[in-house]
Amino acid sequence: MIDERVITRGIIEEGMRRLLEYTQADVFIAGAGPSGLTAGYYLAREGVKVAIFERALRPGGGMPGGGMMFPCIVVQEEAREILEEIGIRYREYEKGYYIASSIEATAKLVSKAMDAGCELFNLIEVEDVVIKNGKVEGLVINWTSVSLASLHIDPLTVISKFVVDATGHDAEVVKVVERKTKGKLLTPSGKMLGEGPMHADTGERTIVEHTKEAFPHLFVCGMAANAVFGGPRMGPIFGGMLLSGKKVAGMIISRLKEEK
Ligand code: 48H
Repeated sequence: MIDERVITRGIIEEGMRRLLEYTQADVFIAGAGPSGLTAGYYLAREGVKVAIFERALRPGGGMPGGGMMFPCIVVQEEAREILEEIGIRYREYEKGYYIASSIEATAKLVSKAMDAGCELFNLIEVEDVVIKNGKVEGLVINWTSVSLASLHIDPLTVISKFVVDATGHDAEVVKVVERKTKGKLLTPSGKMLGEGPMHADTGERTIVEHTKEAFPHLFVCGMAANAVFGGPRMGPIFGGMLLSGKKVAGMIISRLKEEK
């Protein structure tokens, strides 16, 4: 006979154990879109203790939606090796333009990241950061349902050596740091420069260039990088998101080694 009490105890104990395990980590990533998942994979693959906090019920961010709901993504030559590495099937549409299923790409990114050891918490949102000694040292998190229901409930705090803002167009983590430090970001003006209108070629290039530290120990990747350092959007071409996630992982791995 299946005992409901065992199911309940198992869910509560395991859920609590997982969250307790990640009150401290090397790296926390806000947002499980394509760039955050890619970063999580490349970090975990090198043995870094990393978790992603995702506000939504399901991971993937803007990836499963493809382009205007057609469930396909385009990836350019530069990022083809990441498709290979993750095991995402693709076909060449025109020279240098590869097409993949947005659903398969999302599922495989999640699977690869988690298989590598990246923990993923859904339904938890990042609402603030910890800043100590002039650097970001953790995240302030709460259940997504709290803000959805407009409940006045205090959050909890988790501590990490580095944080990645992979929250997409809104760059929510950097936005809160900009507000609370009164514009002390590592941008030319100290403030967010904002996303520009569509220009796929420039957007894909700058997204990788702008993948860097936006405040001490707070990195940006994916769309958040162009929102913070200023650059255009690019539509449903995802090579830049994958390359950006891989780049941020490499940068943080180097810093973890340097600052040991
Ligand atoms: C926890 C949060 C919070 C928060 C948001 O938007 P995403 O898919 O982000 P990227 O940068 O990995 O990929 C961008 C891509 O999907 C895209 O939008 C493109 C290419 N657009 C081009 C164009 O022209 O429009 O994912 C971000 C994730 C989402 O799942 C959010 O739910 C989540 O972050 N998120 N999670 N705490 N405060 N804010």
